[in-house]
This record gives sequence, C-alpha cells and structure tokens, in this order.
Amino acid sequence: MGVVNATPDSFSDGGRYAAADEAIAHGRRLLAEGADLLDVGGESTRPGASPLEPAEELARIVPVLEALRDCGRPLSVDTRRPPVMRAAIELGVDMVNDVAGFRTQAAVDAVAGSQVACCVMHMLGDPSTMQQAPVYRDVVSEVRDWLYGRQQALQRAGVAASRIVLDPGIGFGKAMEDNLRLLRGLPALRELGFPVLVGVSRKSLIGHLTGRPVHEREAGSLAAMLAAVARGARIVRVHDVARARDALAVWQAIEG
Ligand code: HH2
Repeated sequence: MGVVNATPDSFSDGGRYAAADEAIAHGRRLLAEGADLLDVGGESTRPGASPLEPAEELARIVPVLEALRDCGRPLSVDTRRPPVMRAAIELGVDMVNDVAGFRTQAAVDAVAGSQVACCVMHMLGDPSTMQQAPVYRDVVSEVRDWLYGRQQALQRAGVAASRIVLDPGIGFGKAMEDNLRLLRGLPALRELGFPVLVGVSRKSLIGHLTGRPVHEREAGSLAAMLAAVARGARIVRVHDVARARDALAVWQAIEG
C-alpha cells in the first residue's frame, strides 16, 4: 500500500504533495513502482496534529481521488470523518482506512450500506493526545480485544467479515516498547482470522532505534516491514514503494 499524503503537515513528507497535482503525480509514481493499492489521506494524524474540518479535508482529497480512481488498482481513503467516508465512497474508493477504528456509530453507518473494505486501526485516544504517556497492562491483548470489538460492531451493522482488515496502529498512542510488543505479537492478531495491515514506514519507532531523522529511516523501515510480513502482515503501508518491492522480492524468494 503506497501512501499519498495530500497534506501540508504529514510527519514524513509534509507539504511535498500538498497541491493536488503533486499528490496525483506522486500516486502515479507509486503505482509505476509497483504499489498494489494507494492510500490517499488529507489529514495528518501525526502526534499533536490539530483536527481538520471535513470540508477542508475533502477539498484536499477529492481531486486526487477523481484523478486516480481509474488507475486500475484499488484506492483507499485514509480518514476518520464519516462525511468524508461517504463522499469518498460516492467517488468510488475501494477501502476506507479509519485510524480511529470506526469507533463511532456514525463511522460504522457511513460504510455499512456500501461494499467497500474497511481497515480498522487501533489508536489510543486521538492524535492530539495519544502520545501523552500511554499505558497498557498487556498491549497485545488489549489492542486485539479492542479490534475484535470494533469488527463485531461493523459486522452487526451488516459489513461482511470478508470486507474487514485489522491494524494494530503502530505509533498511535503507544510507547516504543508497546510498538515492539505489537510487532512481535502480530501472530496473536492474525488468530482473529482477518488480514492484518501494518504501517511502520519512517515512524518514530524507527527513529528511536536508529537515531535517524525522518528522511533517513528507509533502511530501518524496510527491516520492520519484513519483520511484520514474517509475522503475518498481509498489507504493508509504505512511503517508498520501489524499495519495499525490492525488499519483499528478495525476502519472498528466500522464504519460497
Ligand atoms: N499510519 C499513518 C497514517 N495512516 N493508517 C493505517 N491503517 N495504519 C497506519 O499505521 C497509519 C495509517 C501515519 O503515517 P503518514 O500518513 O505518513 O503520516 P501523517 O499521519 O502525518 O499523514
């Protein structure tokens, strides 16, 4: 999954693709590099980010979704706002990626009557507060149980199990050790029976482990990605698709 951030302030590539034509060109480049799907977002969810009006979020993503919807690969929209979900579904997206995990009934209702896939991500609190001393008793079982509850809510609203993807939300309200435990614990998440999506690309976890600034975290990101794939991740959300493809090709050839 290649990341297309049509935002002025994303942590990894903030502002580089804020203009719609730049975001569209970036999406096309990621497709040419071999992305199987694109995740288009108009709101930064980096720690401390302030919330956005749905109208502003839509203004950023609609031209990008319109330009890319016939690209021949599935499109995902990265949003936690029900009006944005509905508008994106109208425009023909294939997946709604909600970093708030469809925690409100309005979000569940926004996808229930459609046929889109739903990525349910775990986040503690919201982006403005999530990194203020997060505490878990047992992070793997708490995240797993929370995701289980949210997917049940989606199924109760009529979303088929085959439409659901789960994501532990690396970096969203987690201390460094929590992130490592979650990555090690992916097999426990897989046991719920849904495909698992993991996003580690360029995150502060990689910065902590390597001492590198955001633009120098690619090697560390690839190592974390492969560790996640080895533990059962089926979709990996990455900024550098070409390098992720190379790493996966080599790893898969060896693994068989
Ligand atoms: N991470 C980010 C955003 N959306 N969605 C899912 N399902 N999983 C993730 O791990 C995930 C996500 C954060 O990365 P990025 O989009 O690069 O930054 P920002 O939120 O600042 O735009």
